[in-house]
Amino acid sequence: MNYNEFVEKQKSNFSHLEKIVNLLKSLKGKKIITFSHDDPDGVTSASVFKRLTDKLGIENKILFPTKYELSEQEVKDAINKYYYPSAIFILDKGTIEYYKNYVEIVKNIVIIDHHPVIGNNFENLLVFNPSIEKYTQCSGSLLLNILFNLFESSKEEEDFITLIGLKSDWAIDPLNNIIPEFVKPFYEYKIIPKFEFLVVPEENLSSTIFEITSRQKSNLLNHLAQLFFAITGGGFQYFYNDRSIKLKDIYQPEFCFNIFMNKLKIEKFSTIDEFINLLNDKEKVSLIYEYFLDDIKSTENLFDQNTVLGKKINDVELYLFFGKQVRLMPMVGSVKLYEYAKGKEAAIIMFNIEKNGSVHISFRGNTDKIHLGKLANDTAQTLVKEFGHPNEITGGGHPRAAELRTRESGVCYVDILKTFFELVKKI
Ligand SMILES: [Mn+2]
Repeated sequence: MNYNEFVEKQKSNFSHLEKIVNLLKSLKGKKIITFSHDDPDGVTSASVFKRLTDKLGIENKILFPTKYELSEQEVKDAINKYYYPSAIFILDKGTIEYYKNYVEIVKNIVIIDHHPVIGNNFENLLVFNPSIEKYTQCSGSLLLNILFNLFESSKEEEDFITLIGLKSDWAIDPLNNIIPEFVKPFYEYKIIPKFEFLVVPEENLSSTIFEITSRQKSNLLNHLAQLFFAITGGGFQYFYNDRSIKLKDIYQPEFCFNIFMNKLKIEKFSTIDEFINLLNDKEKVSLIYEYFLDDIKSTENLFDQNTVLGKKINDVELYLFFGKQVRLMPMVGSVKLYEYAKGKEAAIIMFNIEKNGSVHISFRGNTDKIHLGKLANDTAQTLVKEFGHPNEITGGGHPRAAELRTRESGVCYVDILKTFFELVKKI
């Protein structure tokens, strides 16, 4: 099935898709507001969407709030600040039941998203999410590319941006030949013919946050995705405003969006520096990227100094890392775990005290023997039972990757550690 056939087929697979197309057609000359995720996939999704709405003659104010879930207050604030829109689009920010309450503010609410849904009643919303039926590995950017192609065939620029969204959301791994079914038609018909040079493995390229199991080779796509991660702040708000006066006033997700809304000169390049040289504002971009690479190096050193093998549980080595205001902790931790485990089954639990004193714990493993998502969730639930703050203390994830955050709960470090280690004892 070629990509056009695949795109057409989505209309019958997802009944709301045609309604979204018709809504967009009816919005010519009108105004909308789009809320997109502030991570690389959200920025690439917004970029493809803005290119579409520009073609359709729709005024489209794009915002990148720092919190993943969109709150009612954020919707109201945006309307007060900009204008009353004819529709609101929510991209890559979850498919969450309470979003349906926002139809009382604006009648047309459209969700385009690929995350597992939260809740089951989405009445009055228009939803395009292939994970509604069963989990479908893809990215927001690909869904926007599909929508774009329902109007006209996407060009090199849109496809290039879509590809970066797929990679930076960890949805594809061409280096290890991992392309999920849902992504294959796009990858084979839109990427390989034009951009094969981005995905060929190269041994002389340095490794990025995207090579975990094999650090011997990389490709330009991984470097592009890492660059996007650095410029946007990765959805973790790793911002560089205070490092240089030149970066003082930028909001990185928006800065990244603006760069890639400009006409892109996508010619063949063989290093990431060559690519940066093709960009507008290349001085700021390379400054950010330098700081990012410095951060990676210093966080790698921190891991080597501050990681201990804490315990062996069911043949799984449990490593512990403790740090304070550590940048890029989950990404570097994933790479380091692989290095420390040396082929054995292992997990690493990373504790970080954030700027505001709250605690962030990242869990990464290379085995399903200890379900890290469950451990993170149990820890959060136990803390909530004892200290309250269910909206501030959250934890969960997959068997091999999970996060826990205590945010503004004020729960102290010792109580968090105690709760966590008591649960570990029970495994
Ligand atoms: Mn995403």
